[in-house]
Amino acid sequence: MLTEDQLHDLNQPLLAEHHLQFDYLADLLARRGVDAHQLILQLVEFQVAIPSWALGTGGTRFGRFPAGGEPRSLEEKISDVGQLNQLNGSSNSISLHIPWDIPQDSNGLHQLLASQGLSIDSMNSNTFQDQKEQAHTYKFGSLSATDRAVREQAIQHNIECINYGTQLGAKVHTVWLADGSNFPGQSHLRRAYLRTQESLAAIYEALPSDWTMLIEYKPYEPNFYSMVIPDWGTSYTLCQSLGKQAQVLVDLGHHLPNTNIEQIVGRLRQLGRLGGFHFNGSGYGDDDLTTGSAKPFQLFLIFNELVDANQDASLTAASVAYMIDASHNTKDPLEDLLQSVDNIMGAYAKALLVDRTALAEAQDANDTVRAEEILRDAFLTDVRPLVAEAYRQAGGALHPVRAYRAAGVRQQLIAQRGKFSLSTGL
Ligand code: AFD
Ligand code: MN
Ligand code: MN
Repeated sequence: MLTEDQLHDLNQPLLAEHHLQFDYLADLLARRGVDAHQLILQLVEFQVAIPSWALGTGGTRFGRFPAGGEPRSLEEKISDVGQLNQLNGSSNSISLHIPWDIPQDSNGLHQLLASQGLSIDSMNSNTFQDQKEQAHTYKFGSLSATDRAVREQAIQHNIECINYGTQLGAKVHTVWLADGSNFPGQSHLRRAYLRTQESLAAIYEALPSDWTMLIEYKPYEPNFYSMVIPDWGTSYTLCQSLGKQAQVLVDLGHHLPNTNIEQIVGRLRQLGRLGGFHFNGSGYGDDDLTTGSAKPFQLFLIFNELVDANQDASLTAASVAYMIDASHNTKDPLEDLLQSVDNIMGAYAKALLVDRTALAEAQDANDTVRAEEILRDAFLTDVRPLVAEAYRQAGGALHPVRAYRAAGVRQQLIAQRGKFSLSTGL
């Protein structure tokens, strides 16, 4: 962690220009009837969880190029998230993956989390890999497996995740299933669904009444012919059969190219089943790149749907768990996470700028050009001074990535943990 003085010194040289830019934008927005200060309050409130498995360098199946200083324990992962949150005030929780993050000392972890102003976001099960001491293999599936003993083992693992989460104060359990088949005929498609539904029901039974269970979908990989939960429709029907505490999780990379993700988001909000979000950037599939890097307009359109739904009094309020689910092959993971949060905050700020009354009028009048212009107007506004001001008001850095570099955080982590320390994850 940086000291207060260090943060102050890092912000100082940027302040004059920041005020100039902020005041100009606030004036411009005031002319349009938008209160910049009100908007900043919403940005300060917005939080994106960081997954424990995104703090180390990610790899492809071809190789991995570690940045050095990766966290070696759950405690060090929490400390990395604390560092990010100190810089941007926008990442006050961490998601855990079991068995990578089995807590050894719950009391100590509680204290550590509290000292950093953090909490646990979600628990995540892992039935996509076999562990050393495991009795049955997941080679042919877990919750959908034909073998009852395999399903039972996978159910127990999920319940174990919930129990660890209860110790640490988590309230969300996320299930992402790698189950599926690679060849036609390999698996009976309907029966695989039914077995999954039955297994999920057993996990749901063990879910405390104030928890949410998120069901994530993915169209392909690691199975290529069929995935048991390939799309939002399948997740949705499973949630419907489980009960109110089950919600769909949308991971941006889990769609085939050109899928209209914002429409899926709108549908799920309307149906009262949007429970979680995994942000990342995708060119072809589950690329797990920096969110908003290559497709900022798409990220904006997604936030446009979220904000629109939040402002719609006819819809029930939703508590959506926002998380980054990315893998960093070539960037410093912490820098990548700061960039991701920055892109997310920018997209959210822009969505808050959309003139919804004018947009509804244009839509009702079928004025295609005017409607698109309204969205473009918000999207093309440079909202960086608003986001920077939100960071500043949250006690962070005006420019988190620059501050991270200037303070030499990575060099310090390498000095403490070594050049070859490796974090758990994929
Ligand atoms: C997967 C999914 C899921 C899972 C993670 C594992 O996106 O969220 O928990 O990667 O590291 O692709
Ligand atoms: Mn995900
Ligand atoms: Mn993924």
